[in-house]
Amino acid sequence: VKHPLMNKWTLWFTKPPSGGVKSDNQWADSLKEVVSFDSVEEFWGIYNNITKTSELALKSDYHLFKAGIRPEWEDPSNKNGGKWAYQFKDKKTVPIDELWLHTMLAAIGETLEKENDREVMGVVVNVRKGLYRIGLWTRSMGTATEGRTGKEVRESLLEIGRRFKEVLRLGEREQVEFSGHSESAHAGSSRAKPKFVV
Ligand code: M7G
Repeated sequence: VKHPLMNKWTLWFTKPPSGGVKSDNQWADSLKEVVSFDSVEEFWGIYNNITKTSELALKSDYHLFKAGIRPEWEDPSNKNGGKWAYQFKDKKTVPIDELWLHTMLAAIGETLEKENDREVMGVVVNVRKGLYRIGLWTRSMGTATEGRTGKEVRESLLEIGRRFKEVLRLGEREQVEFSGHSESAHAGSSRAKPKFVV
């Protein structure tokens, strides 16, 4: 028996560029579609057979996105969106494999947002020098869209941020930060000013 998920999901991997070769389009050349699934059993089959985040090389990413959405700012579903993100700066002590697993389970189990919000596009883990970053991408960035007021959209985003923070087991003193993709695309991901924090 297969237990169907509410949505179909696709796992993507960013493979760090190998030794010295620098292409003009590093980002696009590094991003690989891995596999799609729409049941709980398929998810575990895949999870049990891929490299753990803690064992990936620097500059690797996993991206888990709803099928049909590329994990890129340029995708039509992301171009007006943004992301919640948190950087774990103590790589030695953070249980990153567990946190990323819980993030994926919350995404595919649809517990990151209220039922009709349809904001969550996907989740990402980045392996970087001195840090792991887990992100959650949303369709909008806090302005009025598709018959929803700016205030309604912002409330949805803040609720998502609070749930995300719980999944990451962050305490009162830690903050997850939201920024729009258009700012990330211009400023470079690490320098974009957060729009909201929770
Ligand atoms: P990052 O991987 O989000 O963070 O972005 P990092 O700075 O911690 O490594 C690194 C770089 O990858 C960006 O400055 C872009 O050059 C490229 N990049 C990342 N994303 C998410 C995109 C994307 O969605 N589209 C394009 N074209 N480039 C991206």
